[in-house]
Amino acid sequence: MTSNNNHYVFVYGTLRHGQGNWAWALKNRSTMIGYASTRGTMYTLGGFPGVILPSIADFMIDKVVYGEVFEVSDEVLKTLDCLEGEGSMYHRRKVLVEYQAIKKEFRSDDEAPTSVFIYEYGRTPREHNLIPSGDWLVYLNEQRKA
Ligand code: PCA
Repeated sequence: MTSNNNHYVFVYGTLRHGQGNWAWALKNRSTMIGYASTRGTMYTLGGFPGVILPSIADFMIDKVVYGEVFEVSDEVLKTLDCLEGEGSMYHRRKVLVEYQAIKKEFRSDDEAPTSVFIYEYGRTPREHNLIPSGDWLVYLNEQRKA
């Protein structure tokens, strides 16, 4: 493994465990910490999703999005920034996550980082593209059945 694995990223779409971008960008190049959620709203943009984080004005809206937290090196973080079009298509921000399940190596909630990066979608999605479950894998599964 690479040495300075000191960044934590919450992924919710094509970077999720088992998905296309995970396979080349994260698999064997990162450590999965666990399954987590954060406050936000998820939209489909076609073959991938975008999350919009709550603004101060939506403090009462209780929407949640699901994904996984990975520990990555400087090098992998740079790859992810490139992939996500950091600064235009997506903006890398810090969010607080809550864990649903933590891998054995990170036994307690205290050890698992709760302030982590996320790629927030940088444009305005269409309301009819909302993913009510907030879970890209649930959404893909529903599409398969439809
Ligand atoms: N890739 C990033 C953002 C959306 C996407 O498809 C992710 O999985 O978090």
